[in-house]
Amino acid sequence: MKAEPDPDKQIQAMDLFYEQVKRVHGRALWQTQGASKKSPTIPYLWKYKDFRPLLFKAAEIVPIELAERRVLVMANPGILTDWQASNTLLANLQIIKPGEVARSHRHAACALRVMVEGRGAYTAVDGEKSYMDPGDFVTTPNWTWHDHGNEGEETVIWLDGLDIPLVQGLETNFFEIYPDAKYPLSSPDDLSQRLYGSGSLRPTWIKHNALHSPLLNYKFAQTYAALKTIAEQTDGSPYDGVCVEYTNPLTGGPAMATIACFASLLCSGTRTKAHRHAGGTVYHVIQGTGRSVIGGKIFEWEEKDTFVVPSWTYHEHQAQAESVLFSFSDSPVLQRLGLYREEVLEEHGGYQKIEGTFKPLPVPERGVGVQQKT
Ligand code: 1HN
Repeated sequence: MKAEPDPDKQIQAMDLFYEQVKRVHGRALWQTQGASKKSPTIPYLWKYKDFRPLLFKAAEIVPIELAERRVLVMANPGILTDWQASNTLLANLQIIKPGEVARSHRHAACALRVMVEGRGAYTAVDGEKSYMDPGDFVTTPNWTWHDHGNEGEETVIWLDGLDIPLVQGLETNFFEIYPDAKYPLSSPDDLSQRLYGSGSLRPTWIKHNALHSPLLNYKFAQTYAALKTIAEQTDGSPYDGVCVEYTNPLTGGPAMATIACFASLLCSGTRTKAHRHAGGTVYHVIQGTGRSVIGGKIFEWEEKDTFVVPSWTYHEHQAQAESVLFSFSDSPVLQRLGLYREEVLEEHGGYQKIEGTFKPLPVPERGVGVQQKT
């Protein structure tokens, strides 16, 4: 007759077995918690009023030549060892004083700017210069030479978005510095705006086969006018309000190969329903005040604040005053790879159950992740 197995002995044998597997740098799959891994990034909100004085302080004490880009990164406290807003995206604020130039370089990551305050600064991308006004959305597609300068009288601040963590994860984060501070200009200022700015009329004689939009600067005045015209006719999406994507006018696809960008108008009093989708999304409040419920918590925001919704996290928005939210995400990557999905919340009439209110997290004793990297 066979003896009953001794459970203690069985556990011991398995532990010994796992050790043996580890010694050949292997792991037993059934020991892992399953294939789906939750993002370590957490929903978070960065207040502009906290960052603004620090940016001005940086402008006072850090020469642009030393910093190259005078940038403060919004570091998600869920990831203490790195400097990123979401799993794939970086969100920063950059300050540039009158007369300064942030020298030319290029990288494999895509970048975008949304102007926050001040006028008179430009970005030059592959030889085309564009002056930027508050609310403008400016593309810097991957591997394009770009320098910034401030030729005006005011200090200028903008939001940068980059897909550095994505490109780093793929181990393709190439970077090059141009030998001169400025890349030579090769076209009239804002040529792309004049050629493609209408959105629906395509110059037939120009071949542009790149994966990114040929348009460098999407002027806020034009975007806002379009949003208001649409809002006169419809409430838009129940989840995103009157939300438009900044597209490549030649293809209708995303503005850049790896980053999709959106502007959403939420009329005063609008309350959207909750949904969630694959792909972390960074939101920046171009104008307005309101609140979003993200992962069951209330996040109160005002003009110029930035917040992040991690991948597959329910979110809904409510505008106290008419608001325009800019947002960007890695959805083009997910869509091309067949990884994109979304889901609406069916319970509680489509609104999340409130489980708390966002409070800034205390900084850990031994400093935040940003310090660990230096
Ligand atoms: C970068 O190149 C810029 O060109 C801004 O303005 C922020 C953050 C990380 C890496 C490169 C820019 C950046 C960056």
